[in-house]
Amino acid sequence: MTQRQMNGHSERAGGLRKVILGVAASDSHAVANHLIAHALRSLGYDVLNLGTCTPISEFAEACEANPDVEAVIIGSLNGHVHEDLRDLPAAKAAGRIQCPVIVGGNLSVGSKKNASDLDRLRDLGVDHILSTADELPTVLHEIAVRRMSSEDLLVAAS
Ligand code: B12
Repeated sequence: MTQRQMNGHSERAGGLRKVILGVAASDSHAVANHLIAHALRSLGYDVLNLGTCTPISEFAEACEANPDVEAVIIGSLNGHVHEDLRDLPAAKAAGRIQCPVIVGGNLSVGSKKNASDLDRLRDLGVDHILSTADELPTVLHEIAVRRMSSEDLLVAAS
């Protein structure tokens, strides 16, 4: 790991590390969203919180307006995440969402969780599926390290 990567927990060249946060389109559960925004800000992240009931089109618009964003973080609790993310494949294919997409919360209807529910999320283009918000800092750190490694490779190749 380079010195730059080791320094890069919540800051990077040019300012704070930015993430886009929101709750899926049909979902009005606000508490976890606010707690996650607060926790990430206290770790030094610039959190653009789009709040509850955010359709994929709004996540895509926010990504286009913030090309330096490192991840889109989507919460869902009401059990309708698959339907709410149905426009994600098109948004990714069109290049409107280029950064990794992280999804967490209560990701299906009912208390029994099925592995196929998670496979369907991956099929929709979700890059990281988390069961608790505590995992976010580690995953964001891994994303940053991967991004910096590929930037270093590009610089070395040019
Ligand atoms: C409060 C609440 C509401 C309030 C929300 C008020 C508000 N503005 O926030 C109201 C009354 C509006 C509501 C409505 C509904 N609710 Co409700 N609600 C709850 C309740 C009691 C608490 C949710 C909460 O805030 N928890 C506090 C947060 C901090 O904890 P958490 O939700 O467990 O989140 C943790 C993890 O899931 C994770 N996490 C959460 N989000 C994210 C996001 C990311 C990115 C990551 C990484 C992790 C993560 O981290 C958190 C901390 O560990 C839960 C039951 C429960 N006890 O959990 C039901 C619950 C979530 N609701 C449920 C349902 C079904 C509904 C309704 C559909 C009910 C209805 N028939 O109308 C509607 C849906 C409304 C909508 N359009 O989304 C179900 C969902 C069931 C499912 N998925 O199978 C639950 C689980 C109740 C149940 N046991 O049936 N609800």
